[in-house]
Amino acid sequence: MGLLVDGEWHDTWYDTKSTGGAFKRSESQFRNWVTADGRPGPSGEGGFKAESGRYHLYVSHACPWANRTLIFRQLKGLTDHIDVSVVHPDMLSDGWTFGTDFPGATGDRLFRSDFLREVYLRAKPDMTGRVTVPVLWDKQRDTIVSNESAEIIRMFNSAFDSITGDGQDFYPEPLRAEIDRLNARIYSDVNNGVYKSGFATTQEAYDTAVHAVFDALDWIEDILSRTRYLTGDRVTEADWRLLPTILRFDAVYHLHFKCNRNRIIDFPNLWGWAKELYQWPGIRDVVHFDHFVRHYHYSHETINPHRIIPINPAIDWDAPHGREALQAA
Ligand SMILES: N[C@@H](CCC(=O)N[C@@H](CS)C(=O)NCC(=O)O)C(=O)O
Repeated sequence: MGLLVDGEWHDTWYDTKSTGGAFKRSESQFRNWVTADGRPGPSGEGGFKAESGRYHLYVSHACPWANRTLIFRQLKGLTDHIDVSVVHPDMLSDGWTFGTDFPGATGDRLFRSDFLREVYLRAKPDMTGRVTVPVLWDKQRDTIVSNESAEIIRMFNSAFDSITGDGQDFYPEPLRAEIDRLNARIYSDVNNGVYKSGFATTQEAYDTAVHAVFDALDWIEDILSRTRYLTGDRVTEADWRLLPTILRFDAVYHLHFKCNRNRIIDFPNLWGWAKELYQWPGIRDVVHFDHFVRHYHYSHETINPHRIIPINPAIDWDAPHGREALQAA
């Protein structure tokens, strides 16, 4: 675990001293957009036109942020158009590496690098910042388009539609305000909330974070007791952004991040919703429980210094979800 400072690697853990024990996630640095015609997106510069085979996605199967991008790649029929490299689940003193001695870790298919930081340095030799997944790489301009998952999924949602012929829209205009409202709380209290709970280094920071996680899960359970998906009868980006955290919850966050007031399987509606989305065509192919159980317990030495991997309960993600009953007639 570490970061780049002026292009040099420094092996340091997150600094929580300056924030009273609270974990603060840093902003992503590469914020360009792939668009259908290469025009600039909402941030960054233009020149990244959607083309088959031009872009490459670097992911970890452990990482919930990277998982979102893989989910959208599946949903939007992009698997033949954007290829993928998968890092090794262990993130130790060198950060993410391309070791291949774990099932599903592919190595760097583009450059045969040993470490993900080499990919960042190729794009920006004097880079200062964290070396995170996901990364969307442009083979043509030999640079990083984006390392912000929330924006990569928006690109995947529409930029390649004329190439794939897939017009599904998970961020439809009439629902955008509602999706943004859901995303804001789900990001802060759930997606990032579990990290704030797990990485807290004071009781107070932990208490604040963990209660926010479960208050938000209670709120989501209530929504899902009334509608099939978060915004109603139609699955949207808000659902897909919530799912990666829920997939990891009982297997990892409950124990490792001390999010243990309840398990997901204790919330009947949320659990039914989670099974339905896991069983959605293409999704289970990008859910690798072995990568996340290994990554978190093995990599976070400050939380689990002996790197012992727990056995975990067996959970049947393929059991019937029973959510059809919630669909409006
Ligand atoms: N805002 C980024 C966050 C990505 C992120 O934090 N990824 C984690 C893995 S789950 C990572 O690579 N961490 C390495 C580090 O912080 O050094 C996104 O959503 O794309």
